[in-house]
Amino acid sequence: MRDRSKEVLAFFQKQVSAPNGRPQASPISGQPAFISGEEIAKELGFSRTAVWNHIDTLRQLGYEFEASPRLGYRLLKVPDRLFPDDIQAGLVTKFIGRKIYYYDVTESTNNVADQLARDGAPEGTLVLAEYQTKGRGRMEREWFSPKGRNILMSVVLRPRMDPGFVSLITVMSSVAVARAIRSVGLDAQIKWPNDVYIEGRKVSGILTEMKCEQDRIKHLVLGIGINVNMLKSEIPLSLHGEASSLSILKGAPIDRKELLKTLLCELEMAYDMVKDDRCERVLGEWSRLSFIVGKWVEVSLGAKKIEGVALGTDSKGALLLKLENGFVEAVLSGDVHLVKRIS
Ligand code: BT5
Repeated sequence: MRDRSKEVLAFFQKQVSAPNGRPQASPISGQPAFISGEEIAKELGFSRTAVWNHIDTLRQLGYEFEASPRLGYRLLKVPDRLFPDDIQAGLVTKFIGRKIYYYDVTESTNNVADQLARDGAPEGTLVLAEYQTKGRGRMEREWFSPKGRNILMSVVLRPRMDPGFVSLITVMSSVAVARAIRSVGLDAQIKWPNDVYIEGRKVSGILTEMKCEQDRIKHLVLGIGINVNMLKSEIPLSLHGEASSLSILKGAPIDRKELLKTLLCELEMAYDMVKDDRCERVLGEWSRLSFIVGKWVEVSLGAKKIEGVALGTDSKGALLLKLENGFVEAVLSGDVHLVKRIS
C-alpha cells in the first residue's frame, strides 16, 4: 500500500477501538461515523480528488467504504488479510509486531525472518504471510496451510541466553499460543515441545530456529502456524484425523486479526518473563495447560525411543521423564506420543 493511502486509512483507523479492532460504532446508528472528504483533505494536506483516489486504492485492497455525498465516507469492513496497518491499529505491545513485513506468498516466513535478522532487524520484527510455498516443520517436515485462512508468522528474537536454553523459548511460545486460542473459548492444550491441540487434533505448531555465535544466541526465529479458518474440505488426506482448525472446532469463523493481536501480547508477556528470569509462572502455566503431564509417554528422536511418565519441564524447557527404573531423565527434543500401558 502506498504511504499516502496508508495515511488516509490511518484516519479511519483512529476510530478503531483498541479492544476489538473494529471501527467504533456510533451509539445511535450502530455504524461507524462518517468522516468528510474535506476534513481528511484538510488534515492531510491533500486535494479532495486525491482523497477519493486513495479511498479507491483502499477499496481495491478489499476495504469497504460507504460514501455519502453529504456526510463523506465511513469504513465498514476491513479485508480478511493480515495487513500490517490493521494489525498495528490498537496493538499494545512494546516491541513484538512494531515492525511488520507482510507477504501474500513467500517460501517460508522463517526464511524471511532469518534473512531480516542477519541484516540487523530489531527484536520483535514480525513476518506474516497468507501462503507459504515451502512452509516447514521440524526436521524439514512439511507445514501445510491453504491461502488466506490461517496464521503463518515468524518473529525475530534476540534473547541474551545460552543456546542450551532455546527449548524454553518454544515452551513459552506454546503457552502464549494456547492462551491466545483459549481467549476465543476453545480448550487448547499443549503437547511438548511445540504443538497445541484441541480435542486430540493438532491446531498449531511452532518451529524455533537459532543462529549462534561462540556460546551465545545471535538471533532466534520463532515460527508459528495456527490453523484458524481452514475448512474441513481443505485438510489434506494425510492429515485427516490428525489436524483441525479453530473454526471447525468452534463451528464459526474466527477473527484472525484479533487472534493475532492477542497472541502478540501473550508472546511479549511470556517472553519478558523468560528474559527477566521469571520463568516459574510460564512453566507453571505450561504444566496447567499440558495434556501429557502425569501421563505415560514415548519420546522418539530418530531411531532412539524412551518411555516414562512426563513430570513437567526443567528450567531449560527440557521434558522431565520418570523412567520405569525410577530415574528422571531430561529430554531436550523429540516427538511425544501418549502410550496406553497394559498392566
Ligand atoms: C511443527 O513441526 O509443528 C512446526 C510448524 C511450524 C510452522 C510455521 S508456519 C510459519 C513458520 N514458517 C515455516 O516455514 N514454519 C513455521 P512438527 O512438529 O515437525 O510437525 C510437522 C508435522 O505436522 C507434519 O509432518 C504433519 O504431520 C503435521 N502438519 C503439517 N501441517 C499441519 C497443519 N496445518 N496442521 C496440523 N498438523 C500439520
